[in-house]
Amino acid sequence: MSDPKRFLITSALPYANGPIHIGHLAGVYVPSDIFTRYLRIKGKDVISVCGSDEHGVPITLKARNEGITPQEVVDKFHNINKKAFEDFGITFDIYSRTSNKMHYETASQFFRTLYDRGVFIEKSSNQYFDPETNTFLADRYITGTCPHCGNDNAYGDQCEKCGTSLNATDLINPKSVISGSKPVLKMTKHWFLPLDKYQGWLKKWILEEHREWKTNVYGQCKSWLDQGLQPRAVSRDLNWGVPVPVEGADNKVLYVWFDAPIGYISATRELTDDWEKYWKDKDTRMVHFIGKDNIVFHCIMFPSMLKAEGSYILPDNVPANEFLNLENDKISTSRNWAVWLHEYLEEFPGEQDVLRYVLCANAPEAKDNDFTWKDFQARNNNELVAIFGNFVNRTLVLTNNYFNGHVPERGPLTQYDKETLKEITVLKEKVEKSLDSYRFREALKEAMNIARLGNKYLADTEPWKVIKDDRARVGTILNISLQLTASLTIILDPFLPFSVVKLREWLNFEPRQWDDAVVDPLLSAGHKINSPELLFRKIEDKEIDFQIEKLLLTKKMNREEESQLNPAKDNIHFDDFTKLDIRSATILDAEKVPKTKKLLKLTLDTGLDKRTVVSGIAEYFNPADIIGKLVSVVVNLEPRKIRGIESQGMILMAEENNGKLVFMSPAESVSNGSEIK
Ligand code: B3M
Ligand code: ZN
Repeated sequence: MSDPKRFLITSALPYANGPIHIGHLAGVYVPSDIFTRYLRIKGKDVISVCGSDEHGVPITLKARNEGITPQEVVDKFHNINKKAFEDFGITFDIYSRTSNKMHYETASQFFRTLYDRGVFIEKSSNQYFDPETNTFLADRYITGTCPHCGNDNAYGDQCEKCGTSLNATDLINPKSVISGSKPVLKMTKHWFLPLDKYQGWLKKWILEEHREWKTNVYGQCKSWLDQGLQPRAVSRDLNWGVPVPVEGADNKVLYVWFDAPIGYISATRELTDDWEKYWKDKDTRMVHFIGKDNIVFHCIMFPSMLKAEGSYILPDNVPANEFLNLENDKISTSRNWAVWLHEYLEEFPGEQDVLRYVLCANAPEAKDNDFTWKDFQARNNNELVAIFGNFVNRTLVLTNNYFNGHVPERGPLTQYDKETLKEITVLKEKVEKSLDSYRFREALKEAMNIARLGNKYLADTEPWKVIKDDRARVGTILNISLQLTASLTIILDPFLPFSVVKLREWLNFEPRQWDDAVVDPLLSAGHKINSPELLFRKIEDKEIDFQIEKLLLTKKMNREEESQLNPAKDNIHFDDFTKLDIRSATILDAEKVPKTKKLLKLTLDTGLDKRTVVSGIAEYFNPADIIGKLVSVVVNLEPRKIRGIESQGMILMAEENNGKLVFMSPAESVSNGSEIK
């Protein structure tokens, strides 16, 4: 493909309801920053935009829980995250936010254009409504009992205990999170983007014209498109967000996934008056850096919005990454299972590049990957210290010792010298090729190969031995080593910007452009360099043990929290209690329900009749052991079909914190059918 005139790089806007961690960096921001720095040093016209995503229900819930306003929540985390990015050298040209005026204007205008053009479908449907607070309830604002696993704290969109995705109307005993009252169904109108209408176009655009997209991205798009797209609501009943700019849409806002990607446009408008050339000129190449959970929004929904609007360009690529785990466990904010950026900097001050390096070298490009502290230590000690740091240090120290800090003259070159110099060009081209196809791990490896090359060159030529009888030859060796070092300040610039700044200072060398990496010589004979310090330090076992212990402590605290007793349920009326008909009964027969792990089919003598009850106790009891057992059973529970068997009642069990089940049996023998009250 021919070279574009300019680049527009976007990075997923992090939600401003929590701090960012290494998973965010590895998945999105380190690759996007490497790519942007690479384009900049190549002298391209490039802008990189990002900002806080400040809308959505979780932010309003967090505000409610903490007794503050949503604006206060986002103000706090916008500033924390903006600073974390700066601290790690993630160089956005702008870090904006979606609660600002420019964004409200841009997003409303965008919606209005589509609305006026008749793009949306208007549809009314029944939604839960809180009669006490007079508000419609977003799915996350409704809790109730999960119909699948009985968890009493399932949300209107998902049960987090068994993982089933739910509709709010599936919940048993739904409750409003805001007032605790029972919600009622009420009609409400929303606007839908008819994604089904864009299906044919999307299929051609992605599946035919973008076969070069990463396999994980292409595959996800294909599976969405094969399933068939449905119209998607782009408005919500909520009072936090961009108001729907239509008459009679009171208390309705744009769906967060409608307004957030428009945030990229607003940020560009805020950055430059010339924003349209980045968004509307075919000669701009737009690239979205995101995590895998955002693929559908960036490859299907946002492009459909842009296409419907008509005057915007589409992304050229969406190099989404998979997820990074931490010590074999999913990173989780609520379980505090993460390495937080500010904490890292407190414990490893000034060592941003080490983390950048490890996260790039181990980036989850094609599959989920694991961050471990041992690997962090090994990569620092064996690669940054032993290869890059060691080479650079030896080169600079020897030049200072033998030549008083002046770049020595180059004498006649051996075949080995020439090949070493030539190899720089080969490696530079490999780095380029990898970066151009978004393979950052591979690119970093090739870049480090220049340092490997230098290390080997010094080990083979042994200037510290040669100095005794051939000072001129040592001059040549160091001249070539300095050439490699200067090239490294250019090739590693996108990856390790902090180290490169130091190195340039020690070399007394100005920033140069990418292609200059192969200019020879970069440092002319006689040029004066400064004395170096250590570029990287060895990370000790005890530092790593400390980090691992910290994580173990988190695990322990999480376990303790999880084993807390469930809180008492709300009071009920005495009448409600007397509705229960509980009797003593004897188990006459018990057998496993085929193809299930948990279920037993029991035959009971209830005194009233003989009946079948299906019970989820198979993990704790052998059928043979419980025949003849006296139990308590709810006999007036509406019969339910479970695995094709009609279950007529429920056996009462006590459940320990660890899940262990114990029969609730009368303490002494009583006749079957005795009432339990
Ligand atoms: N805030 C989702 C996320 O952080 C979302 C990205 C928006 S990009 C327009 O996963
Ligand atoms: Zn469940």
